[in-house]
Amino acid sequence: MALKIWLDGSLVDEGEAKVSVFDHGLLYGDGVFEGIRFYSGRVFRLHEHVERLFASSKAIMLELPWSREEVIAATLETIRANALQEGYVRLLVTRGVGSLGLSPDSCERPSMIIIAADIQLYPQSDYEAGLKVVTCATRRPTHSSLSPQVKSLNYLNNVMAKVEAARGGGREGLMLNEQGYVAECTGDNIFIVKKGLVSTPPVSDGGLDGITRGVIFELGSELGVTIRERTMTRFDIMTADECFLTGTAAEVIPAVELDHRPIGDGTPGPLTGRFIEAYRSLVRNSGTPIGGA
Ligand code: PXG
Repeated sequence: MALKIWLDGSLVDEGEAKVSVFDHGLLYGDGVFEGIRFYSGRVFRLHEHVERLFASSKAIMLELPWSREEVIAATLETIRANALQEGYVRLLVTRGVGSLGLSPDSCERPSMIIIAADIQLYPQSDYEAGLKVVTCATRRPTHSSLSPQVKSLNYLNNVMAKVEAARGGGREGLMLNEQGYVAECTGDNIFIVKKGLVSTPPVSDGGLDGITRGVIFELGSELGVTIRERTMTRFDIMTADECFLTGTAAEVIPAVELDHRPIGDGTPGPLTGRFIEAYRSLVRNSGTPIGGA
């Protein structure tokens, strides 16, 4: 069945959901996005995602002609229109239609697109066996460039890194910052476990301030596990007891190898398993109801 796409205030069939070739989102990657999950009829961390969308927009001086409440209502409406209970919702805001030339001044009005669909990023077997991770040549951009906190429509750094990881035999790619310290993976944040202590790089090392990452801190308190932010190198990951990645799409997934060195004994670790279980339970038991009849 054709999906219903929310496009600038109307729900249209996916075949009719089109943007102009003069949209600056297409011409220059000028825009921002969010990826959100919903489970059992409830949207997980919807308000946090919408807040991050507004933060990304603010950073690129893109003023949304919709309020937070309107964006939330449109997101829920799109999910309902597709009669989905479980899935992924992608919000995109583009600078809108303008003339050729970098300046956004020619763009009169931003466009918003909301797509709700099914998703499975990794097969179940990857959650059981764990992912092999390969370090990418492409680095995470620095804060002196466009902030790596902006979820912009130009994800080419991450796309290239993902390709490099796949070519190198990895299911996910590790991205370092300009100094060679670990930032994150191409679409996930990274955590390690060593001697019972959980750590993750501080966001200032270049990783996205992931919403799932934040949830791990909350779950850590509930599980009585200490989590520290610590600058780390590839060596720290290779010599860790356990490693796991977090992201809206991937959820919590074990990583068992870095650059062809097994992490721990090369199988998903017990603490990782506890976080996976706690995360799955939380997503099924919280969130904003999709609503409707
Ligand atoms: N790092 C980067 C670079 C991301 O883009 C995450 C980490 C995880 O953040 P959250 O807030 O989701 O815990 C992301 C998230 C997609 C897609 O296709 C988007 C992301 C990841 C994977 C796929 O929409 N973004």
